[in-house]
Amino acid sequence: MEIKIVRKVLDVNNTMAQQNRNLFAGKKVFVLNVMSSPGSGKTATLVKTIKRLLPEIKCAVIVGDICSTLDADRLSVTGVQVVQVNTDEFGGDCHLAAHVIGNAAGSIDLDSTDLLIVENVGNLVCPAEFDIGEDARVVVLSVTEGEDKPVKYPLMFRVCDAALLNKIDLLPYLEYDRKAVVKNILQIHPGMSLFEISAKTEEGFDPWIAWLKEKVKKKLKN
Ligand SMILES: Nc1nc2c(ncn2[C@@H]2O[C@H](COP(=O)(O)OP(=O)(O)OP(=O)(O)O)[C@@H](O)[C@H]2O)c(=O)[nH]1
Ligand SMILES: [Mg+2]
Repeated sequence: MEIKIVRKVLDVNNTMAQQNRNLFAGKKVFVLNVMSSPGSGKTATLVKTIKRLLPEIKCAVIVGDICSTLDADRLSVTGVQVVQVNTDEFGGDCHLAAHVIGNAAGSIDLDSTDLLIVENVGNLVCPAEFDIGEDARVVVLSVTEGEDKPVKYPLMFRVCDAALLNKIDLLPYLEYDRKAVVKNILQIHPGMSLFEISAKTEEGFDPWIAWLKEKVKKKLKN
């Protein structure tokens, strides 16, 4: 019984995700879904990323949190359109579902957007299960979280196209086995794109920005 209910929720979500995908394709908007545990550095990475993409790539953001507009305030510093979704208004969901993205996208001027970034609710489990109609998925894993997380939370690493290994500026203070984390990720998702970055110092940002730009531009051309 329980399995049927879960399947039904995901079926409805997949239908809504396809509607989003059609909307975004019609508007030639590339959608990036950014996920991670709370505090891995999604907002910090996105603020720096958006600053580097502008003005060449016009960005907008939908950011999900259970409560508060703190992340929207931080992202607004870039000057791009930002919509904050608070899931406590509908039960405190630990992820953004496709219908939520569809509604939030209604508040964004998609005609003047090339890249719509979704900062998902901080959670390494549930957001991986919900298709939102995105073109690419990225997981941020900070070096303070431990090398074992890809093994313990494999779905997130399986469904994402790239992993950003963030906070590398902290490496001098940690016992961190870089080889082990890379091995663990590639064991779950062979060939996954990996970028070691610091959202604080912007070390490692060039290849990450190049990867993202290439993907966005490909969709704009088609
Ligand atoms: N030293 C260092 N600190 C970082 C880096 N990236 C983020 N932080 C810090 O880590 C904390 C959490 O960063 P956020 O960007 O809020 O993380 P988040 O993933 O958006 O968090 P939630 O939205 O709450 O899930 C903040 O204090 C950031 O300043 C980094 O590369 N290096
Ligand atoms: Mg955040």
